Amino acid sequence: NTESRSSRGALIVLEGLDRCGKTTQSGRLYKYLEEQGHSVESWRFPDRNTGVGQMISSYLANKSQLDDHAIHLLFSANRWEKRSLMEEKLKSGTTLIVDRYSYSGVAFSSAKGLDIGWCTAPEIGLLAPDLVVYLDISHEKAAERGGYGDERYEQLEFQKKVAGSYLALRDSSWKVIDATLSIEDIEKKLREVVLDCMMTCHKGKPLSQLWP
Ligand code: Z5A
Repeated sequence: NTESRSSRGALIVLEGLDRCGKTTQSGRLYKYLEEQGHSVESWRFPDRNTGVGQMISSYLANKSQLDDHAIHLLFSANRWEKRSLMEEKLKSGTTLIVDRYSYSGVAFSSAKGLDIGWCTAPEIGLLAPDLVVYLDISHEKAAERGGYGDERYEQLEFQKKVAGSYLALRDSSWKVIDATLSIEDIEKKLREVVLDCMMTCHKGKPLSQLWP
């Protein structure tokens, strides 16, 4: 099969609580890989630039109200509207570093009390990450980092529930990195697992779909 023989990019996903350091690490990883000559892009969800993304942004900023199920489906739709571009990029050899993905969708909505099975259903058929890195920090420690802003989910009690949801979602394939280490130490650990994953994809690991 030609697809598995050709060299493709890796789908790398960073997950974790608010303030765990995803943005910091995505930026550093992107810069490093680019300097090494890899074809790489930095993505994030929600992608607030699309029409759906603007509805999500307004909801997160408390400027609009939506039923919990409706906002869940919008977050999912925001990934679906990027799915074909994502596949195209990966197949053409570009590695994508993605800040939050389907796991955020399921973790945040199930933390509100929605059924996990219901939450995963709209994610079925999206591309499965080749690597999920969880930046592990307690909700209390995360809150100490510069404090929360005014966005809807930036509250200690809710973040505690989200941490519980992530714990239920994690499987043995996830790489967990202690997010309380120094920025440089996390960066070093992240590079190792990412380069390893990129090599596996380069050697012909086929793309697969959620939800395994
Ligand atoms: N959401 C959802 O409900 N459903 C979905 O499907 C998706 C998302 C995709 C989007 O937030 C919200 O939408 C999010 C989940 C929900 N809500 N929450 N909570 P966002 O993407 O706009 O925001 P965020 O992901 O929470 O990002 P953030 O607040 O910017 O956090 P971060 O990217 O993980 O952290 P950071 O900006 O890199 O670092 C935070 C601070 O810590 C900063 O001052 C850094 O300098 C500092 N930092 C970073 N690393 C370290 C270390 N190692 N030591 C000390 N200090 C550090």
